[in-house]
Amino acid sequence: FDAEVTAKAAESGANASARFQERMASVGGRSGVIDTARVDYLATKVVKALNDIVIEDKVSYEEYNALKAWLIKVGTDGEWPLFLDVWLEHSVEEVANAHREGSKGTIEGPYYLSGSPELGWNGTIPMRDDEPGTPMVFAGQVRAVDGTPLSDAKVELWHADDLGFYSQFAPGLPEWNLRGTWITNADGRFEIHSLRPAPYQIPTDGACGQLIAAAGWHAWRPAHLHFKVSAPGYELITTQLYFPGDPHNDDDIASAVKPELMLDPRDAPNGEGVLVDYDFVLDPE
Ligand code: MBD
Ligand code: FE
Repeated sequence: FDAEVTAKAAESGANASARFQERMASVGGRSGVIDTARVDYLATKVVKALNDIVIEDKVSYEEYNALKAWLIKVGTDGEWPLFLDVWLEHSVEEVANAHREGSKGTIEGPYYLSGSPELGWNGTIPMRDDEPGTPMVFAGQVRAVDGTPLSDAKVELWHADDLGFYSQFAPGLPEWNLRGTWITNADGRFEIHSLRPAPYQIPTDGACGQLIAAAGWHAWRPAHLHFKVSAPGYELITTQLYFPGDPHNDDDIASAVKPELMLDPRDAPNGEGVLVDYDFVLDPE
């Protein structure tokens, strides 16, 4: 990552904040939907946990002011979506999906957009003519937990380009680059033509990067594919899939890897890229 490339990354934060606010506005906002007793209970617990840390660990004014400055910077850099999705969403997802019997979910992260181009059951994802990366054919079936194949299910995929940039968040990419929606055929099958994703670093030039550097952590996520899979009458699943052997499968900065989410890629018989199979199993609503 050279300076120009990392400098571009900061824009992703501002875009992620703006897209999130638009999504919340489109569902009528969220103020008032959580009742007073629950807000009182949770907010009291959060404030107490922070106070307990200050007392137990004898946090100094220097440290308190560093925290204050950093929290302000998270906002001005637009990195609240990034911060929360990297360090907190995995627990929210664990709670939300504990009841499922079908496919494992994992976090959505900050870079999903609804309404990506529909590509039939077996189309090619939008990409630039010279898009760098190894061709990947990703084939599978969407089924219900009882085994019924689900036709007309929606398989939405989004992933970063070879440099780790997501279209409509990082600047300079075609609108729907590496984002698409497939609709399963009569047998519930889909066949996605895309590229094998590269290992990914969260933006390092904003507040989150500052925390990572100050704490001596790393910014890496393993290479991943993001999915949302849905069908009428079934619970939508949001998940990600990973590739064996990635150096960050065991220390994902976002704690979003699970053993069930490992793919098993093989070389394509024509020598061009990789083939992977993965089926999605949906829980009834
Ligand atoms: C990503 O691409 C991502 O998937 C997550 C979870 C956080 C930041 C960037
Ligand atoms: Fe991602």
